[in-house]
Formats: sequence, C-alpha cells, structure tokens
Amino acid sequence: MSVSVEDIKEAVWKLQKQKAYDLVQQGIEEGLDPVAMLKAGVIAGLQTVGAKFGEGEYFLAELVMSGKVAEPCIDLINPHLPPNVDGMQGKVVIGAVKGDLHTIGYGLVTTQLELAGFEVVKLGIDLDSMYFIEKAEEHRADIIGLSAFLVTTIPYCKEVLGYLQDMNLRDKYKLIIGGTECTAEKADAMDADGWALNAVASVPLCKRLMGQDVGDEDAKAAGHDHPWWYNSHRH
Ligand code: B12
Repeated sequence: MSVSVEDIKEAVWKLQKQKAYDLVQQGIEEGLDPVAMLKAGVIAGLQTVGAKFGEGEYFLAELVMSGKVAEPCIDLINPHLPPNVDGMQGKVVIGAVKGDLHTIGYGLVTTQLELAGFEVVKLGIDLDSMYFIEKAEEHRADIIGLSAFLVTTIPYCKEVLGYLQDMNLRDKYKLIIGGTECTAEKADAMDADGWALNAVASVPLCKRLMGQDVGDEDAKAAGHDHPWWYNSHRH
C-alpha cells in the first residue's frame, strides 16, 4: 500500500520511531512530495505532540521521544528538498538562545536558507548571548538568527540585541528571531530586524534583509499578519 503524509504524521505523533522512518523512506521511493512529507507529515506530527503535551496527555518523556522520532526523518527528507539556488545570498549564524534546547526548528531554517543559497553556520543550543556576537564577528556574518521556543527564553533575544547596542555593533548585523512562541509582535517590541513563522518564510525574510526585491510581499511583510515580518523602520 502506498504511503500518505497522514500516515507519516500519525507515526510521528504516536512516537513510532522505526515506523515513521520506514514510511518516510517508502514515501521517498514512491515519489511523495518531500516538502509535504516534511510539513504536513513530520512537522504536523510534532505539532500534535505539542498539543497533547499542552493538554496534559503527553509528558516530558513523550516530548523528548518526539524529537528523536522526527530528527532521523528530517535527515532523510533534507537531501530531497528542492534547491532554489540563485548565487551566494549572504552569511547567517544561527542557534538557540540561552536555556533553549530546541534544535529541530533552527535545523529546518538552516536547510531552507542553505537551499536558497545562504551560507549558514549552525552554532548549537543553549548559547550565551555574547557567543552569538563573537561568532558573527568571527564568521563575518550578515545575519544573526536566534531560535527561542519558550516564553522563558525569548528575553535572551533582547539580551543579544542589548549587547550589540552596547558594543556599537547594532547596525552591523541584522538580527532575526523565530520559534514556536515567537511572534512578529514580540520581534517588533524588541526592535529586532525580522521574524519568520517557519523555515520557508525565513528565506524571503533574509533575502529582504540582504536588500533583495521580494515584490508584493514587501508591503505585506511590514505588517504583523504575514508569515514573515521585517522591521520597516530600520530597513
Ligand atoms: C520536540 C519538543 C521538545 C524537545 C526538543 C527536541 C529537539 N531536539 O529539538 C525537548 C524534549 C528538548 C523539549 C523540551 C522542553 N519543551 Co518543548 N517542545 C517540543 C515540541 C513538541 C516540538 C518542537 C519542534 O521542534 N517543533 C517543530 C518545529 C518545526 O516547529 P516550529 O515552531 O513550526 O518551527 C519553525 C519556527 O519556530 C521557525 N523557527 C525556529 N527557530 C527559528 C529561528 C529563526 C531565526 C527563524 C527566523 C525562524 C525560526 O522555523 C521553524 C521551522 O519551520 C513543541 C511543540 C510545538 N508546537 O512546537 C514543544 C514546546 C516548544 N516545548 C515546550 C516546553 C514547555 C518544553 C519544556 C519546558 C518542557 C519541560 N517541562 O521541561 C522543555 C524545555 C527545554 C528547554 N530548556 O529548551 C512548550 C513551550 C511552551 C511555552 N509557552 O514556552 C511547547 C510549545 C509544547 C507545549 N505545547 O507546551 N521540547
């Protein structure tokens, strides 16, 4: 029987590690759309896990397991995602802020940006605010990407911005944020340069911040009701 993205989603939220992996493998062999397998399959499955955790049906053990189920699936899908390369776009350093252990989200952002021609340096998780700045300097980055999934870790994004300001580096870098609990409003309130809802939306965001023409999206993305937002007061 052929695989559907629903099967993949179900295996992910039911935490059936081997089954999810096998279904993705089979999906690839059968020519199922890799983007759909990722978004409507694996990511949707993780969202179901998150909802169950929020409702008290799943606990930390399930949350931990969901990461272990999803990651090998994503690794399997990644090489099959469609490339969209139009030359070197810019350099991004990205990682999860202090106290934040969520790796999957910024891993996906990295893949999409790389496919779109950005050079991306993955820094890791639970990083000191100053570390982002040191690495941005070392790699001569254009953009600093901060991943913050928790209400308790989002304030560290503001800390990085504060350090940049104190070091007179605020205008040298574009600082963007993202993660489940991050919103355009929060990015705006801390005067970040941009925010994106998901990995796909981080591509036009970074292109816009690098001064590229993004057509119709430009006006929409200056407001908060778009999958990505850029700080029109600064750019
Ligand atoms: C898996 C998971 C974990 C795993 C992570 C494993 C791993 N390797 O990453 C582990 C077990 C570590 C974990 C731990 C915890 N988690 Co957790 N976790 C999740 C879960 C189920 C999925 C997260 C995920 O990867 N989703 C998949 C990605 C693709 O989701 P996404 O948000 O759409 O990602 C996109 C955007 O965020 C964006 N993006 C991400 N980063 C960036 C960066 C930039 C620069 C940009 C532009 C965009 C961007 O692009 C991503 C890709 O499209 C979520 C539920 C959820 N709905 O997200 C909870 C969730 C995030 N966790 C939550 C909680 C509470 C915790 C814990 C505090 C639980 C506990 N009691 O200990 C701990 C905290 C650990 C810590 N200090 O970080 C809450 C957060 C709620 C809140 N209000 O803060 C959530 C929302 C679950 C819930 N419903 O309550 N978790």
